[in-house]
Amino acid sequence: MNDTFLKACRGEKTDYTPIWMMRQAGRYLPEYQKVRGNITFLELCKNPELCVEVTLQPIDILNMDAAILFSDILIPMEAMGAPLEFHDGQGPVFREVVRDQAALNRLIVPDADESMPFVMETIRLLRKELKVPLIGFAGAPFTCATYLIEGGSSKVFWETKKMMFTAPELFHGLMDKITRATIGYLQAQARAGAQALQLFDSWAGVLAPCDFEEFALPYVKRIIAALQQFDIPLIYFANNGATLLELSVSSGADVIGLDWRLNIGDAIARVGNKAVQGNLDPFSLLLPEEKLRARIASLLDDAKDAKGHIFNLGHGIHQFTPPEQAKIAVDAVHELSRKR
Ligand code: 1CP
Repeated sequence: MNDTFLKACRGEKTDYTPIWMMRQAGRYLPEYQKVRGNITFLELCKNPELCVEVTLQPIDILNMDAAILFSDILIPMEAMGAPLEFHDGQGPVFREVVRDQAALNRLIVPDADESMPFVMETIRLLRKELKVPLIGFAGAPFTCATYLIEGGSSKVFWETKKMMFTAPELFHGLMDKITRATIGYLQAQARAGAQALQLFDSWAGVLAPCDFEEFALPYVKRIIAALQQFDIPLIYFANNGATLLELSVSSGADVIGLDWRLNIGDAIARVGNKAVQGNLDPFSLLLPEEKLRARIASLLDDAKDAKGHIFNLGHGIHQFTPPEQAKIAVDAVHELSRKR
């Protein structure tokens, strides 16, 4: 059993710096494309055997030090009663947007084991196969709320901010319901065998710090508090979160995810006595080998004072990244961090 990732999360000494990559199971891998070939994305998410297969791919092919459950942050939104569609090239679509009290009332707080048995079954199956730790995950409430309110992906988040500023009670009501659903969902993942849990706050960076503090952070804190009983590492990743870093630390998470816009050394000084995860620009995987290795060496060097460092990208791996380039990065992290 390779538990380097868990040790780094806990701030314990490791022989080398562990690495995994956000979105490591996905479209950049031809092996994933092959599995995905004949079925829809949602069919894949609901098929435990196939979820196990694609979760294992980046471990076997790229030698990652942690696995992340194959699923999507929007699966529990569907379990809450919001019909979810995925259209190729367009991303997720919720036709029934949540913009008023009646729509909010229609959402339920589901029993996670009953409504998403395929997720818990995937976790149980994975734990039998894996020789590296398994990370479970959910979207953070603000990020999930944007999809329900906008009806899909967004660039400006007009409807979300309109609700925050003109109907704050409705907004808080939605955040509260998503939070309760997320707590039940992550607790079920931990009971099924997830060994660490990550909250993805992909859109937190569109908020001013004062709004993040008022409208998003309290719900992240509630989730983290409700997971303490499991005694497994909790990772909070606020994408584009440079201005939110101290607030993110106050969430109570054990590990702080860093996007690539931050210098990791500066971030570590601000984070203090906690492990960090990150933060290579996903596009820098396109660099020629020697330059990529040099960049990784300097990132490892900048992170030398961290209480624990889990190497990762600063956001998800891009779908057109050549897998050979990702392998160069994994090998470089393993090799260069051992020498130190
Ligand atoms: O066509 C396909 O095969 C679907 C592509 C795909 C994949 C592989 C989507 C659609 N989701 C996923 C898997 C996924 N999503 C994982 C597990 C795989 C892994 O990490 O190895 C995880 C953790 C997610 C999380 C996720 N989904 C996030 C948070 C992380 C991030 O990248 O910021 C978000 C925002 C989503 C929503 C989502 N899912 C898929 C799309 C196209 C989108 C929209 C993204 C957007 O709005 O820009």
